[in-house]
Amino acid sequence: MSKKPVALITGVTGQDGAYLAQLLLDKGYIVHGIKRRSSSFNTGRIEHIYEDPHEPDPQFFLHYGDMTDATNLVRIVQQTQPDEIYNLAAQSHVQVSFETPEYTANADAIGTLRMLEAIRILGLEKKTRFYQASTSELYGKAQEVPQSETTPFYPRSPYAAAKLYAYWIVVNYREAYGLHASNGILFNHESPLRGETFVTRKITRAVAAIKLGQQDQLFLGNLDAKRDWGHAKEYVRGMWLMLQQPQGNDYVLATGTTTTVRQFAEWCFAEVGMTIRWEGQGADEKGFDAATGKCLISIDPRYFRPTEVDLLLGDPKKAETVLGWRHETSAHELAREMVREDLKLMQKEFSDKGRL
Ligand code: NDP
Ligand code: GDR
Repeated sequence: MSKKPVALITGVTGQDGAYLAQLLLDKGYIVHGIKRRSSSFNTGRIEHIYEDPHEPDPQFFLHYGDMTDATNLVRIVQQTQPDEIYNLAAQSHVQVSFETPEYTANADAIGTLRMLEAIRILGLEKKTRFYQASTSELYGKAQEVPQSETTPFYPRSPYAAAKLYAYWIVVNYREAYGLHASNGILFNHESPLRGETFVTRKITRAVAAIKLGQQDQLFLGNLDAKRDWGHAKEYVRGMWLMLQQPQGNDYVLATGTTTTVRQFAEWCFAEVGMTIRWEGQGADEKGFDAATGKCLISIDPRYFRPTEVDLLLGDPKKAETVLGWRHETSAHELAREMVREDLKLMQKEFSDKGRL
């Protein structure tokens, strides 16, 4: 019987970590994940795959760790001896990075370097393959449309600048030390597991709460930003495919279509039978329920960013050709799925609290 492959996932408690852990377990991997110590539970997304280590033959293990703690990372890599490392851990919120630029650089940029150095220090260059969670935010102020692996970068936030360092240090370690290391330049991908402060999930939760009579309106920032939104479940498969290639390389994963925040919100309200009528401009713009005239969306300038990324639209041709990867879910289908799931969640939450 051949030995099972071993994977180590940083950021296993996040959206992508949860989907990736499930995918790898389904493929027969032993999966190790790094989670941060927190004063409240942060394992909600992986509860269903958590296994009691006292049960016979466990396949999924969690380790306490942090991307800012090099000795801890070296020890975990030494203990687990992974065939594949997926580096998903990051301070991943663009707006928050303007408030915590130094921490973001430490976790997202130097954290990546620490992981690569762990591989070198332990002499695992020939054994361990490395995936880096790179991002379409690298393109920032778009230098061309659509954006591909050859489009120049122009980061527009401390987050993107930190991820730019991470991108290049991965390329450098591949070239300097022969590491099988790959950057997945992933455009926005969402799901019912998406963090609640990213715009899609913020909208779908608000729509569900408004529909159930538990919230009056939704406050948003820039309605005209355009994003190439795909489904997270499909994107983690692309990560795995990258590490199954004979060589490390860099790939864009995207859908090839772009949608405004405004359109995404309209789709979500339409899913619960509401049509939005817009009035006003800029910070004074509002979205009204066309049937009742009630205000459902207002602008809060607090959500405007010091520098914005106006337009992201990816060209996934290389991933399609080389990896055989394809997105399946459209942004519209994604919006509908997320609203339906949030409606179910909130129906349960509010009826448990006796409010429905
Ligand atoms: P999430 O924010 O959902 O998850 C981030 C994960 O990183 C969480 O598990 C979080 O832990 C962990 N983490 C944060 N800081 C540290 C730290 N200092 N040490 C250890 N772990 C830490 O992000 P996603 O799942 O959406 O994204 C995964 C990765 O892909 C990120 O690197 C993100 O920047 C990148 N990316 C995401 C895209 C997207 O659209 N989703 C697109 C392109 C790139 P905790 O749960 O405790 O907070
Ligand atoms: P993004 O995602 O910055 O693209 O980063 P986010 O959902 O936060 O913003 C998308 C766009 O929506 C606009 N916006 C708002 N955003 C938030 N969060 N809240 C609001 O109220 C709001 N109103 C409008 C934003 O200005 C922006 O233009 C995500 C993260 O997952 C990164 O980690 C990842 O690298 C990139 O996607 C690709």
